[in-house]
Amino acid sequence: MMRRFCSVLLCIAMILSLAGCRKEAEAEPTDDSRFVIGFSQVGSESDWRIANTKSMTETFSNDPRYKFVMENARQKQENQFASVRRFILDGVDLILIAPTIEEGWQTVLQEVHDAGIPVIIMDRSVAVWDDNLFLTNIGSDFLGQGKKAADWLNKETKGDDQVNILHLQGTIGATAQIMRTKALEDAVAEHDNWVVTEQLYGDFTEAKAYEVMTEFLRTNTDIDVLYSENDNMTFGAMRAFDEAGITYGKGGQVKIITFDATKEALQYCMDGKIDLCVECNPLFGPQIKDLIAQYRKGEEIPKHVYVDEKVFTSADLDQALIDAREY
Ligand code: GYE
Repeated sequence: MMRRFCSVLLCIAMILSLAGCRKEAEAEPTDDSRFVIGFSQVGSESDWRIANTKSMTETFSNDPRYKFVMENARQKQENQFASVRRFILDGVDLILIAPTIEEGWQTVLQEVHDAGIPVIIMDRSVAVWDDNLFLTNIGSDFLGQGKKAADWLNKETKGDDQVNILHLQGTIGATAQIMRTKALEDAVAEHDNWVVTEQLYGDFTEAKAYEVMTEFLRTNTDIDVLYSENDNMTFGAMRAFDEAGITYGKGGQVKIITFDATKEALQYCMDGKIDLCVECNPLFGPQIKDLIAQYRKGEEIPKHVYVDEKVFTSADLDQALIDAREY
């Protein structure tokens, strides 16, 4: 009798607790109504990238209409393929990709296409023969950035004898590297007195750039210009120059050209340590959100969207501008 009474009590308790659970579940917003975005980010190699990740997460994670799932590929394309395939299995509503390098995307993008999931390519580009595999490609005009740098150098070195340029390259095969390199090489071909004395591989990171620069400077110090494809590599190079006793910036031996124009680089530029900062804007989360909204309304969206950018020398800078800089 007592056993029976206990099991009745247990049953009542279970029913009550189940009811409680259901009530809680009902109180939570259901995931079904949210638009799910899977985002494969390149990595966290630079200050630019950190700012870009922040812009993306702030834009989408604070908006209850979206569920934003980001995976960091740690600069490896195969990690990106794995993420994208996971997103397909999870049945996300849209996939965002910041591709590490341009080549190699055809197969996996075809898989996404076959699954009926729209794709937006951001920051860098993909080299695929079928443009229908993505809705749009939003990012910088990297060739334009390189041309602005070359134009500046052209003015700075007018009438000089030989100009020895040391070229620090980012991740080989990434659009930012391909186009910034192309702009330099095109300009060198137009100048009899410009010589690229060496191309060093810095993978867009400060640590790698410091390592290769330190090694290089042991035997080569005849450098007039450093053309560095991002700010973090520039910081590594500056450290190597300091240790080798080579001066740079205003009144120094080496003119420094750098890409991104992050807050730290702008500060160096204002202080006369960097000669030219070419802007590369990472804050395009809100613009991507607008594009997605347009797409969801069935509106036509442009195949390529470029973000606005400029260049800075110390003459263009003051402390208030730098302090207000978001990245
Ligand atoms: O310049 C660099 C980053 O693709 C624009 O990648 C991006 C580049 C940026 O790591 O700092």
